[in-house]
Amino acid sequence: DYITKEHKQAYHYLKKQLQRLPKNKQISILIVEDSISARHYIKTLLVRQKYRVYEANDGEHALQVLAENPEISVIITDFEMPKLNGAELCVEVRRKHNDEDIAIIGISSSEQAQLSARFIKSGANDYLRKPFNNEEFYCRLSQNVDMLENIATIRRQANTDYRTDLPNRRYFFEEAKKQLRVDEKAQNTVCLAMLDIDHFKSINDNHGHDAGDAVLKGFSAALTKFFPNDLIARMGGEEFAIKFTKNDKAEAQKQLTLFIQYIEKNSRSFSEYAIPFTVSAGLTDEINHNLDTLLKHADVHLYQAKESGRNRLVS
Ligand code: GH3
Ligand code: MG
Ligand code: MG
Ligand code: MG
Ligand code: MG
Repeated sequence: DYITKEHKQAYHYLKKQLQRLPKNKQISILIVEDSISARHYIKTLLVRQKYRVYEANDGEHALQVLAENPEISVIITDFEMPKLNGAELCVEVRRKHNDEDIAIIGISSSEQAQLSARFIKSGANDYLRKPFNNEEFYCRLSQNVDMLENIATIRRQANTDYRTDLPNRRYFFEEAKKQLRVDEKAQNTVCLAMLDIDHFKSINDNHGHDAGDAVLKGFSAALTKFFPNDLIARMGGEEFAIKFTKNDKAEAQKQLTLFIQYIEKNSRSFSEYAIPFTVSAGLTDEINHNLDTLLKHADVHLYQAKESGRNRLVS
């Protein structure tokens, strides 16, 4: 086999990318192609690079496979196909799915030069003319995979609090509102809590800002451990929010009480600074699906917890 320098570079580039991904995050690619031989050829190229491959023989079939396999992040599609053609498939995918989550590469043997433009206008990210050069195929594919990863990284960063690694306020608002729309339809009682570290300012004043930061990190790790199935976030400063997945007040009260006790007993061990501290919490549970109101009500309870001596829950 004659392998060019560019092919080697492309291969190396791809290999590096695959190594950078977490082990369980194999890229899943859907090949949409009515010609069995062409489909098989592309599949062979992809399997060689350790991609997970799905196959569909027309656009309609592709939409079905896509709906059943949300892990698919790249679509490589032919143009001429029975039922839905490649451009129509692009339009449907863009209509149904978040733009940034799926890369589409159009492929066609047609002599029509305007096909590439049609693919791109319909929402494809890239285009290849058949028969294609394997090196070009790998290069374009790896560039698109790279783009998806960059978007995922940016999105992760936009949603994460830099200091604590917890979901941030922006993410909390976005995600809680999504959940509340579902809660509203089902007329669920919603359990939402606000937490605030007690006398945090004095930790900063007495031990320094770095110690304060270490406390925030230790507290956040404990919060993540205690509430693995709930929506948690750092809302700002030393304030945190929890939107409980279960709509069970007694259970939320129990968990919050245990958490407050855990912090009181163990906070000293959270950092090298060995600073003991406590936390106060306010819980609201109501058939209310307005996030601002829920946060306000939880905050009223939090204020009462502070006023009545801190290190406690008011619900
Ligand atoms: P209370 O018990 O009433 O909640 O009192 P408190 O001192 O915890 O509350 P206060 O709102 O007076 O002080 C919060 C402090 O948190 C003030 C601010 O400088 C500090 N802070 C906010 N964000 C950070 C951060 O990221 N790192 C550190 N070290 N301090 C922070
Ligand atoms: Mg075809
Ligand atoms: Mg305060
Ligand atoms: Mg505080
Ligand atoms: Mg505060």
